[in-house]
Amino acid sequence: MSIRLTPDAVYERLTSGTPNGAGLEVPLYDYDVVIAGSGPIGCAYARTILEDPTIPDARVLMVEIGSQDSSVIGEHHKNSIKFQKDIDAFVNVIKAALQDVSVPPGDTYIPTLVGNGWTPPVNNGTQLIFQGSNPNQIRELNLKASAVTRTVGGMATHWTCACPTPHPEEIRNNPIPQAERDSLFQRARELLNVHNDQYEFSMRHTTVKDTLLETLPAGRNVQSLPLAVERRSDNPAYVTWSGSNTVLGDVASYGDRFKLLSETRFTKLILDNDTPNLIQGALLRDLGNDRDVLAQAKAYVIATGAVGTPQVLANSGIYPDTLGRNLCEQSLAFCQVVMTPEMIDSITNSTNADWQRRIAIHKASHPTDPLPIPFNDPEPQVMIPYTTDFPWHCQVHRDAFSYGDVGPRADARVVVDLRFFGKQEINPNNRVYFPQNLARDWIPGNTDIYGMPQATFEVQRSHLDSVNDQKMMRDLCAVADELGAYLPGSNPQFMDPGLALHITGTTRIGDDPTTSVADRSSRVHGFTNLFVGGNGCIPDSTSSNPTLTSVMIALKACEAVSELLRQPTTA
Ligand code: KBG
Repeated sequence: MSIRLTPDAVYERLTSGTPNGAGLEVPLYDYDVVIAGSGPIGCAYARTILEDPTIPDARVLMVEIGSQDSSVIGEHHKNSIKFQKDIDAFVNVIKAALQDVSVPPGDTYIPTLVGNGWTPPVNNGTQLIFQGSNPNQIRELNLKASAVTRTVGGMATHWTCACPTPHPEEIRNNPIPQAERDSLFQRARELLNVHNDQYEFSMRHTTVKDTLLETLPAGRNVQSLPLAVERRSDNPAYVTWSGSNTVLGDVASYGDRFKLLSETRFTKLILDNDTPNLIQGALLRDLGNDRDVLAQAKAYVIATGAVGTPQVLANSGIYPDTLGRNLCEQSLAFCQVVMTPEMIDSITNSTNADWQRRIAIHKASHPTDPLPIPFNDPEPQVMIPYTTDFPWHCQVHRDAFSYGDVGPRADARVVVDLRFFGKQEINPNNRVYFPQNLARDWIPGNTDIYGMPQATFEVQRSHLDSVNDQKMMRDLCAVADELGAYLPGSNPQFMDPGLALHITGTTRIGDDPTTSVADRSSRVHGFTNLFVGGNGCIPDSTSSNPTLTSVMIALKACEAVSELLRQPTTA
């Protein structure tokens, strides 16, 4: 493997004719591996490479477009006691974190704007583009609620932490052999600190789970939701949700072997015609100082999300026909119920001595409270997993996402959320695409607000998807019926497409370059030193939450990165 271009040559080549062409005085970072993205996948790559004893001197540069919003790199914001006491407030954290991917231009004509105020012109061929709206987005083909989180730690700073293992039908296209997958999954669970027993002492959790175990057929396999979470030993009223910091471990303290550049855009990979299969460098943009930065490494990992990763590749001119295609997103059915009086009575009359002790303490402090449930009783975290007969993933829990706050409508202790996730048939025509050759043809409005090529969705659900969604909704209603009455305002409904935030397929792995973007080691077909990571690598239609699988795939990729680093570099 040989990197042949000098930084000056690279920069000169890159900057001629682009809006950023301002001289050769650019800082250069020289590392073994450059990783774009600081979410759980980027962190899984970083940790595994830095802890590999066969490459003890390996150095990793991590690049993140967002800022570092907590003192610990990529920590889950829900670890704050404020949000553990008031989960409704977390809705606003998530709303603030998510930035829409593709918004069709809105109609800004305001009929009540009287007086002398500017109004968009009528039908003169112009189109108002503001706040990153996308003139190419066809409304009916959009994933309207699809969003990205630009911060150190990525979505792991606010995710629900659900980590179910996919059903065999959800992983049949994955080219990694099953025995290997099983051990990679186990390592992924360790990195994410996954447990399914941290809520067992909760009255609400146990009551919801037992009710479903009693009322649903045994084949539904009702169980506790596997979560990347650990109850705090110093105060069991609180938990520690896993964030990207959990995955990263302590490699952030490895001195000059690890460096994180925040508020830095990974603009593009640098190619050279004479070595077409070898990435020569990376052009970065220091957003705070508005200047370009170069990075060179032996290996490059792009893990900036299922939209951001193909975006970087497209902006680098790496645009195989498979890029962005085979996109699957899950349908999401949602409702909230208020538990039955019988369920509350079963808590009051429980023979569980620990419950009775806690109820007595609660009653002593709050004698007029009509509920027996202590305020710090943890929420339910129950799963009805995917099965062949019921091919959807069900979470029966309590969680405020960017929606789902209970507010003053009900006492949150008696509210249960149901979120059912449906698969989407794999179809190469379902895609996210990007305008090309942007370095030369700078088309205003065809970039996102960070100056990267604008993502446009073309996604439709098939007839089979609709039939499946209808069955899933019927099931959601049947399960909800066992638990209580619909909370007014949270009746059964499908959420906007994209809200699951589980896009897969856009950089899918596979052995066949005509149907995949990268090989089973996540190495982009046709390249020696370019790897991808994230949910986009998943080649299957899934309904389970994808993070665990994406970490599993990244761990396989790390073996190939290590092997590459062990090879001698020729000058
Ligand atoms: O309930 C969560 C779910 O666990 C998840 O992974 C997804 O991203 O968001 C849901 C809330 O809408």
